[in-house]
Order: sequence, then structure tokens, then C-alpha cells
Amino acid sequence: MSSASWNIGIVCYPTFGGSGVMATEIGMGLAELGHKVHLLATAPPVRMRPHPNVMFHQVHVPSYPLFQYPPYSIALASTIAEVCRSHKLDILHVHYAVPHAVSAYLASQMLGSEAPKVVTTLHGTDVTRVGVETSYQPIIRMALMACDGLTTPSEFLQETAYQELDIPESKAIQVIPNFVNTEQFFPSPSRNGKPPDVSHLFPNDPDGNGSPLLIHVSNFRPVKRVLDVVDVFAKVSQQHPARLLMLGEGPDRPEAMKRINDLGLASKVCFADNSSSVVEHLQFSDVMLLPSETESFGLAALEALSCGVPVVASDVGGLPELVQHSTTGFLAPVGDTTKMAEATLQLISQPKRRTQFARAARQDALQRWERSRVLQQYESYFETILET
Ligand code: GMT
Repeated sequence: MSSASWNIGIVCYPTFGGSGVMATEIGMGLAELGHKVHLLATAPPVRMRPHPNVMFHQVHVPSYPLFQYPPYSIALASTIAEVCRSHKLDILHVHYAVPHAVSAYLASQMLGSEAPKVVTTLHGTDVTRVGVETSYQPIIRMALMACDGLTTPSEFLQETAYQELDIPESKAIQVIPNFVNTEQFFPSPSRNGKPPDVSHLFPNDPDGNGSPLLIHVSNFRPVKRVLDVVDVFAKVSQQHPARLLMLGEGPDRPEAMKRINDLGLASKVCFADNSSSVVEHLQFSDVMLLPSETESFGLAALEALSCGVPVVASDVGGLPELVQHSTTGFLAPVGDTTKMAEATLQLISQPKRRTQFARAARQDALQRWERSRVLQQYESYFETILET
């Protein structure tokens, strides 16, 4: 742990998305290391747990009949300024640049010499999708240039931020990866190489007991290409008995359900909502499918690897930095569901091979992505920022 204890503000979206999850896990981790952490969001973040060093500050966004869009950005800026003043924050760490970096900039203007150091962590679509929109890019760029520190979870996103947001090389962007709590996400101790009984998830498929289980976990946004998941599963099912678990909620879920019904695969597919335990479902699973169109990192894939579940993913964005092709999973071009199905079949049809991949996946999670190691990187980074 660093010698000093800091007052750290963390701004995030409170939902199940990866940026909010990482923001909260960083906050919880820093609190355990002795820092005072103030989480600012419109609702308690989903991964927030009670801890004496963690305080939650709700951002209220008043509405008014005149407003078609209540001004979240300025409500957040005012809350940030208030929390900074009341709790003498040393560092404000904002997650997802749009619009959080802009709110942090406004708060700093309000606070003048009382302003804390501001660090923004870019997460993905805040650069690759939303950040490049012409309505947002100039102001996001201005706010990022004003930050004391910038981080990304992958080299891919670092490079993309320099290019797409036109950030000069003189402005350092530090890569600090996402992490996983390997004590929380671990392989099922009872599994011992045998597929667990998941018949309770598939009440209409009594014949499939023991057949391999594929899993997809996401927010079902278009960028996740959930119809490719269905396509891969359909191709796999033609050649090998299998079942599919679709975990999460989002806009493309109804279409995925419809496609599965149309294909006559409903009895072999289970849809679980966000209230389900991700760890428990991963522990049941044999292979994770993540055929995203883009992915700055792929936190869901990391959680799978940590549970000893090999990942079949698209060869895009930060995924090649995470998934080691032919060792912890397989990578295939975006949209190439035939290659993804072949890779999945290789794993599920050869249980010994799958077990080798599962061991390598767990080992990799422990070696490269372990929570305490990454938290140390954040502490050192904040120390450097506070010294400048
Ligand atoms: O960028 C997003 O779509 C939002 C974000 C989220 O809140 O879900 O996801 C991004 O951040 C995660 C945490 O750093 C990464 O694991 C995801 O790969 C990334 N999503 C994309 O780049 C599409």
C-alpha cells in the first residue's frame, strides 16, 4: 500500500456495464487498502458493497417540463464540486468520458484552486462509438486534454484514443488493465473435469443432461452481436449435443429469443437475467462465446477465464490482448460464425483439450489480471499524478 491515505472520488454509471463494474471494483479495492472512497452516481452502483471507507453520493437530476433531456452533465458537475468541497478530495477518478470528463472539467472550473487532480479512464465506446460523434468529440477532447491523468484498459484503446480523439502523443495515456477478483471468480471445485448437472436450467430438455454448456454474458447491445451467438450455437448443435446460457439484459435480447424459437432450439437455450449469479453460471459452463463487433477489453471474457472457461471471441479491439489464441481460447474474424463454431466444437468434442485450455485460462487470470497487482498500479499512478 502507498504510505498515504487519500480521499478519492469515483464517478461512474451505476449499471451492469463493464465501466461501472470496474469503477466500483477499483473503489472497493482502494477502500480496502485504506483510502476513503466516495462513489458518485445516479443510483448505488451494482457492485457496491458496504465498507467503512466507502461513501455513496447520489446525483439528483431534477426534471422540468421544458426539458426534453434533463441536464445530467451539469447536475453531476455540481455534485462533484459539492463532494470535493465537503470531503477535500485529493483525486477524482471518472469512468467513461461521455459526459463524465466534461462534468469533471466543469467542477474543476467551479472549484479553482480547491480542485482535486482529475483522472479519466476511457472504457471503450466512449472513444470508439460515442466519443467520435461530431456532437461530442470536440468537447470530450477538450475535457480530456484538461485532465491530469488518462488511462485505458488496453493498448488497443490507448492507440484508438490518440487517433480518433486526436490527442497528441505529448499527452500521456497510461494503460492500466482491468482486473478480476480471482478469489470470487474461480473454477467450480466440484467439477473435476466432469460436466455439472444443469438440468434445472433446461426443464424442457430432459435428454440433454451432460451435454456441454456454452455461455454468453453481455448487455445485449448491438455491439455484442448476439445473433452471432445464436448462429454459432445453431452450427455447433448440428454436429454435437450442446446447450446455451444467455445471461444479461438489453435491447437485442428479444430478437435473439425470436431467432432461437424460429430455429426450434428453445428447449436447449436458457435466458437468465441480471439478478443471476455470473460466477455460478460460469462455473457450470464449458465455453464462453463473445463475438463482439468491438471490445476495448472484454471484462466478461476475463471473468470467464478466471473461472477456467475458455473463450471463443472475435479477433478485434483489445480481445487479442486478453485471449491467447489456441491456449486460453480461440479468436476468429468478426462475423465469422463458421470459424467460431469450429473452434467451439474443437473444445467441446475433446474434453481433455478443453481441460488444458481451462487450466491455462485460470493460470493466465492469476498471473496477468489479478486484482491486487492492478490495484497497486492504480496506487502508483495516483501517487505520480499527485506529485505533479
Ligand atoms: O464502452 C462500452 O460499451 C461501455 C462499457 C460498459 O460500461 O459496459 O464497456 C467497455 O468497458 C469495459 C470495461 O472496461 C470493457 O471490458 C468493454 O470491453 C468495453 N466495451 C466495448 O469496448 C464495447
